[in-house]
Amino acid sequence: MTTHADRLLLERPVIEAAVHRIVADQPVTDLHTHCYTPRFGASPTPGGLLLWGIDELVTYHYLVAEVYRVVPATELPYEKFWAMSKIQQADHIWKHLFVENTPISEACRGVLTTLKLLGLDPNEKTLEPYRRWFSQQNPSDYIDRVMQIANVDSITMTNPVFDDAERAIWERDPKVGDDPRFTAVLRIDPLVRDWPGAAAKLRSWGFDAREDFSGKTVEEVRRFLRRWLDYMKAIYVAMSLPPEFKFPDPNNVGGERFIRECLLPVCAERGLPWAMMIGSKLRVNPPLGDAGDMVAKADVQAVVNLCREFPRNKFLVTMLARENQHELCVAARKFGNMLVFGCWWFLNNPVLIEEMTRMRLELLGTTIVPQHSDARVLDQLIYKWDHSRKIIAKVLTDKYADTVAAGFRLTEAHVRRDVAKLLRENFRAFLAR
Ligand code: FIX
Ligand code: ZN
Repeated sequence: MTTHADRLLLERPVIEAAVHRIVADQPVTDLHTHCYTPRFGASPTPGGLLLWGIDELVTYHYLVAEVYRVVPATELPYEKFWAMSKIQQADHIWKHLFVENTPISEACRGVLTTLKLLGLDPNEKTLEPYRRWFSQQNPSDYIDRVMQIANVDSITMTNPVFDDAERAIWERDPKVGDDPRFTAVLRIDPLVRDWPGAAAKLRSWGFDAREDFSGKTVEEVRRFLRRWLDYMKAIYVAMSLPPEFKFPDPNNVGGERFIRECLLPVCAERGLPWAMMIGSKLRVNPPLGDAGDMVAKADVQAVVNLCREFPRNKFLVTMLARENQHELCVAARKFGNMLVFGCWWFLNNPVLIEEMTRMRLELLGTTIVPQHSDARVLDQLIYKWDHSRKIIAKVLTDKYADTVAAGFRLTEAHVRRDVAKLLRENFRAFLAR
């Protein structure tokens, strides 16, 4: 007797319907977000790191950048905008991006999708009706609701230990990350981006790290990493790296020695991946804050050198420049200790998600993690996954149709297996390897 799983998918409309259903039904493990457990404090509580609700959604830094294209700084000086309350900022953005202009950009459409999937009408002329609705939500229950709508089974945090406010919360509450819906990631950009400054910070925290690596620096930096990895129960180590990132790097001897003598030995001993997020050029327009960062082409050879020289280490890799994507896919064909993931930041737009997913499936098969949300506001999980699932399903449909046309007898079971790998299992298996 043929089971549903064994059902052959031969005609394109049948393939398409099955793929879209299976992709929608597959829980996602979201491997990179900036969301937080409720114990970190929730907006609008001052200092709360868990951002959620309409005013956080509408003041997302992507939308701050976009509203400054409509109302330039010559009309609204940056400092005046930042002096506004969150509510005033959101009203300004809603007026100019959602009422007086059509919310057609991906970041604008994301707010509409989120409101719609929450059961709200995205066409309100002011934010007041939404504020009334959100005021009736409880953050922790709301997390469950958002995860259920987005079909996300685990939210991976980003925990920058060099951020004084976040580190203070960890030191005050050792259980702050203990929420089964979340996992932690040790984020340590300054140790490569600014080794001298980071070493000085470590000394101020009681780890004898010398800029010139004299004394017990290597042991002390390894002790720092182990302490925070254990304390956070981190599932990997992450860094955002500049377009100039090189390995080896004679212009950043300290950063190179940190990677070679401290980070990778500790990651290898613990079987933890190092996530390299490469190509972010920070604060090209400083008064825009997080909205002022940019992209530039980076050097894939640095990734190749690391994967080749450290075969016992595991590398999660995403790059920010569209121009780096093909070379990164080819590099991944050479190194099984690399897992390519996500359509990061300025790549998280339908035209590029489709291009990258098609390229990756054609070069790497199902051995990738096609997307992460990078959600900074909890509610964004809803739109980031709704939008990406549809594109991933569209590309998969094409690739399955091509495979069937080549004679493969495709069944639902094949599709379920593949989609589970892409959205959940590849990441989890990479962690466990
Ligand atoms: O470095 C990162 O983790 C980036 O994703 C963020 O800094 C960036 O602001 C972002 O949220 C992009 O989506
Ligand atoms: Zn991020």
